[in-house]
Amino acid sequence: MQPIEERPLRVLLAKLGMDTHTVGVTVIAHALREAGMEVIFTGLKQTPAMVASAAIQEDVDVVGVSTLSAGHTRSLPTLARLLREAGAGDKLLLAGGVIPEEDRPLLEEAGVDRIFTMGADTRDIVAYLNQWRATRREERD
Ligand code: B12
Repeated sequence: MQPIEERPLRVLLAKLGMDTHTVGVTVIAHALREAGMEVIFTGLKQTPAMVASAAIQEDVDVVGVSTLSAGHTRSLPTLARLLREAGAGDKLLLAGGVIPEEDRPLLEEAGVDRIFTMGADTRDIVAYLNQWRATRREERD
């Protein structure tokens, strides 16, 4: 694949388990596409193993999970671990949705890089991703 600065960021968006809330993930997909990123959506009812496998097969830079129906304290650490075990721990792992403040330390400790909850401005999410990409580029130089 081309270096990260010469191609659009590739982002996998995912929904895990029985969570069928789709509005947030749709909003994020539109916003990232509008910003020139390549977005792949896994669809609903995925397992962490399915998402990790899709992230590797699709060779994405970023994995974003939208979670509004609880279960994130188990599923997100599992996903982070599976990515690391597959040698894909350098992918940025984002989470969004309904995530109580008290769950943040556990998720961050487990390897979730950034959490965006209700009311997050999509422009801030796009800016964060562009900043992350710029940092990666500087690290390469
Ligand atoms: C609409 C809605 C529904 C709709 C969903 C329709 C659909 N197709 O999406 C329906 C009526 C079907 C529904 C069903 C249920 N719901 Co409901 N629902 C909501 C509600 C009112 C709004 C969610 C929404 O669309 N928000 C608008 C979007 C734009 O916001 P968002 O998803 O938060 O996304 C933003 C950020 O979080 C972030 N973000 C989100 N995802 C991602 C991903 C990435 C990668 C990034 C970077 C950012 C990001 O960016 C977005 C923009 O700011 C919330 C209440 C709330 N305040 O959240 C309850 C809520 C999520 N629902 C809840 C519940 C309990 C249920 C049901 C279990 C109810 C029931 N007894 O049947 C079912 C579960 C269905 C299931 N299997 O998942 C609870 C969840 C509680 C919890 N997690 O602990 C909530 C919080 C209501 C409450 N206060 O109790 N629901």
